[in-house]
Amino acid sequence: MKRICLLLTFALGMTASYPQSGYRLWLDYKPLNEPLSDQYRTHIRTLVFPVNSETDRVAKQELLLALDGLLGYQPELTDRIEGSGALVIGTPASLPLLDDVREAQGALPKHDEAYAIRSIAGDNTPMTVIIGNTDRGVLYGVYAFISLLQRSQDISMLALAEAPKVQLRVLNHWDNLDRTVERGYAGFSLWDWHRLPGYRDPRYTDYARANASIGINGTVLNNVNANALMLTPAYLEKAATLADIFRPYGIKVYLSARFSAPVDLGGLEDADPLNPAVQQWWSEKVAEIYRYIPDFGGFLVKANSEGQPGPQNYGRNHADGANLLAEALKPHGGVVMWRAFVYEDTEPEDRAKQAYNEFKPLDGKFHDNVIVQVKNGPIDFQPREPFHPLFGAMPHSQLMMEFQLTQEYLGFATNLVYLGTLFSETLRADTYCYGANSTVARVIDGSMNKQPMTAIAGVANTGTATNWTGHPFAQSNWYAYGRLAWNPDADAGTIAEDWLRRTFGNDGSLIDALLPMMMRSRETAVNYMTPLGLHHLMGWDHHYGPGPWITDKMRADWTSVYYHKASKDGIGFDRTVSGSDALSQYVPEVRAQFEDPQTCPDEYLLWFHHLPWDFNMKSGSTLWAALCHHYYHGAEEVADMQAVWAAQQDKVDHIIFQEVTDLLAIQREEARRWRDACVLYFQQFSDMPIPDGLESPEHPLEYYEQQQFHFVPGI
Ligand code: GCW
Repeated sequence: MKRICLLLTFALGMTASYPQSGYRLWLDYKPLNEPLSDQYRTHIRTLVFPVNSETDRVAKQELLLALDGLLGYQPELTDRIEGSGALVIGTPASLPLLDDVREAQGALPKHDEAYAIRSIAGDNTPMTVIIGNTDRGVLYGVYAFISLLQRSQDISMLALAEAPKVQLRVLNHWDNLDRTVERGYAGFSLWDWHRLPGYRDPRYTDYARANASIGINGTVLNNVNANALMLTPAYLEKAATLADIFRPYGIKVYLSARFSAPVDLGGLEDADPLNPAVQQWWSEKVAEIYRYIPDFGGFLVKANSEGQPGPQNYGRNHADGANLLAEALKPHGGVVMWRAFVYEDTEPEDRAKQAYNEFKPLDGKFHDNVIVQVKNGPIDFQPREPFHPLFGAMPHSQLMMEFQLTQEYLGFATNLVYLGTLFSETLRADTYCYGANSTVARVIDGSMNKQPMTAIAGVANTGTATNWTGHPFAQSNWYAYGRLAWNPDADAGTIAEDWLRRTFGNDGSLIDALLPMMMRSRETAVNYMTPLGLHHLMGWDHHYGPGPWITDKMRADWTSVYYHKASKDGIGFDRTVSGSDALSQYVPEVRAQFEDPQTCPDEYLLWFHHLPWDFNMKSGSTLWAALCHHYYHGAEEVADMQAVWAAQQDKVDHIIFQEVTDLLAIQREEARRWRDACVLYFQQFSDMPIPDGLESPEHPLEYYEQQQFHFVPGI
């Protein structure tokens, strides 16, 4: 049988020894059941898909691959639109302007990346038109159509029209030039710098396919803790090769720029943004980059944060620094993503306040091709944080979101934690900056402040692991990020279900079992790691496992005791007016939700309040008892997850079944360790017994405090 998948690069790498080990992600086109595929075939008798660009070519190739895999079938390729049973794909310019095509075109949103999919009533089986304003819109339309087939949706009456709500939807790779990945738990960097530009690993194409299939249109190749070498010709040539491979998939390449590059590479005496020689250096460097990568996206910059150089080294501020690079990029159409993850080297009264304190006064000072990249919460990607107070607070600047897909603080690649719910919780949070319904999503999609440029970033969780992300379920976090980047208002549950169907097939009982497990999984992790608003309790430096005892490090705000403040009199960080007053960085409506411990939601209680151990919770129990119950409940929930998964044995591929089974067993151990270590540690201060009915911790506190873990990944 002439299977077109043989033509496709990615098939080669996947037919080896682990055929089902997750390499194909959600693009594994396994055969659909017979009656359905028969029905689909009648809708796709012929295919009209003119190819005028590389993007058209890869879109058509993907569609044929999917049809071959899902339906075991290839449509007749033709130039003539024959009505019933025809699948017609293209742009208004590439397709003949028949009435049917016009009808579909009428539904198309006015957006470069938009697509519409319309069933046009025919005799018995209608014609289907997939139309985009550009070839990139067509590509997204094709992936959307494939997704419908994979999920066994009815394709006879389609009337879809989609445009992304956010323009720049990028992954941030914290990948170093030696191929280690900062906070990466899925092997080494995908970028084989040593063999680039000569060797074009087929995996680069599959990476691009996966991203395009979920609407990601940009990638920052290197770590924000940047090595200036990235900007030298040898590495630019390598980056250009990646850009060439990604381009047909609508993906632009960006680079992290080291602020001191004019000194490191150019031999200048300083990197002062107001020094004309520095300005000149950047302008020439940027022009050089565009010679390698004509559609280069721009720079991502971490400056004056955790020891990275920046404008403050020269008495300048973040706007001076960002605008320096923005001016160099402007003539070429490039942008600067300038991170707001900053904090001073001196001991702060409250680190949660620092980004706001430094950036709020700069509102309105950034050039129009600068966008300030803000982490979802004010500390650092914790299992739960309130939304960052900068969202909504800088109406005269452009702001973007930074999420973390790699699970630095959520169990690395051993814990099953679906992050769609975490992302969505932040996006749906109401900043009240312009009254009710001023959600973070509306700041990010630009509708709140009418900001012309919109963007969102996710710190990538990919690596050389066969299944890309280490944990098979961590693929869902990549997937969910892409979907929420396209539409920040999308529903995390719908996304999880789509991912499950595309990954594991359409067995209803499997979905019914796994969907609630995924949806609950983040709360489970919060329970056994940092319940009730606790945060930053992880192990020193590598961030693996519990470390509530971490104290006496070079910076107070790198310790755990700084955040939980547990003592005989209670626990929690007082961020009300009687404490650090971080709450004053939010508008009164938000403040009102949190400032009274009696009404503050339990999820944020100890984030905002320092409370006595016998504080009376809404449930009627003491704070101490509630804390214990959360920890124990979290650990028990992992046992429930094990049971749910065990029941799927006959429904999932055996290699993945075993892998997830083993990982859940590790997760259960880790959850117990978190529980026992934290409960015992805090008990020293509460002096209260572990509530009746809860088993005793396995070991004494010293055992956990003395445990050492060597060569933990990600550092
Ligand atoms: O979460 C912290 C990480 C650092 C990271 C930093 C950042 C890239 O522990 O490894 O550095 O955030 O976001 O800059």
